[in-house]
Amino acid sequence: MKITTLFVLIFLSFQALAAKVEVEVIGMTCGMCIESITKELTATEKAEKITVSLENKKAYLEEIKGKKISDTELRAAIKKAGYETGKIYRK
Ligand SMILES: [Cu+2]
Repeated sequence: MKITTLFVLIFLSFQALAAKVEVEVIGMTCGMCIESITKELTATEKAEKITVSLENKKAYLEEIKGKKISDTELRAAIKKAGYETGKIYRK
C-alpha cells in the first residue's frame, strides 16, 4: 500500500468518527426543560443526535459532520433555553 493511500485512509476514518459531547446542565426539572434545551441545541445547526437526561443532568450530542461547536456556543445555546452549564466533556 502506498503511503499516501494510507494517509487518506487514516484521514477518512478520523472524519467518520463523530465528536461526541456531554454537557452538564444545571437546574432542569421536567420535560419542558428537555424540550427547550433540545430546541436551542438543534438551532445551532452544529449538533445532532441530541438527547437530554434529567437523571444525569446532562445533554448529549454529536457534532454534525464537518462542523465544530465550541464550548461558548454550547453554553450560549443552553443559556438561551434558560439554564446554566457545568463541565463539558468531549470524546
Ligand atoms: Cu422543566
